[in-house]
Amino acid sequence: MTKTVHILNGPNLNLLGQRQPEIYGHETLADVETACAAVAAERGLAVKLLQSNWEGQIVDWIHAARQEAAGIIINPGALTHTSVAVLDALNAFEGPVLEVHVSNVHRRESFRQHSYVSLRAEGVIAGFGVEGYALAMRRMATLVGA
Ligand code: CA2
Repeated sequence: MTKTVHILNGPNLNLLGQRQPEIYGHETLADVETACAAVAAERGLAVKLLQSNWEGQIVDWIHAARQEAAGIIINPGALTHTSVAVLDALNAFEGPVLEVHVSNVHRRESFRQHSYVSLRAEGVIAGFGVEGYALAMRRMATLVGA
């Protein structure tokens, strides 16, 4: 059966490509989905990309992934730095988790340099722009044995 990777995006990431291109670039989440679907097709995977501005929705999607997904790629947005709830939900997920940040959080404000999600993630990509998602898809394919 085809394995599915869920790509979850947190608050404000619906604005990708519309604001602050000097930090987040010109590409949109729709472009991210296209790039990740291409990698998924190469590796025989399916992909589902979701975005919400609501913490509880992200938690619910992580719970749903326990039944539906072989792995999770997550850009939690600002929840990265604040949300024990997202970390707890990820800890209840059995498959691999990869964390992606479009910007290089390490050369930004100090509050962006701590990530709760990194306590759970197998790997982290930051500062590769939206290309980071497709790179994470390649790594995820390896991790789920595709
Ligand atoms: O670099 C990333 O991907 C972040 O996860 C993005 C979050 C930020 O809070 C994290 O520290 C790092 C913010 C997402 C905001 O996305 C926007 C995109 C375009 C325009 C405005 C906001």
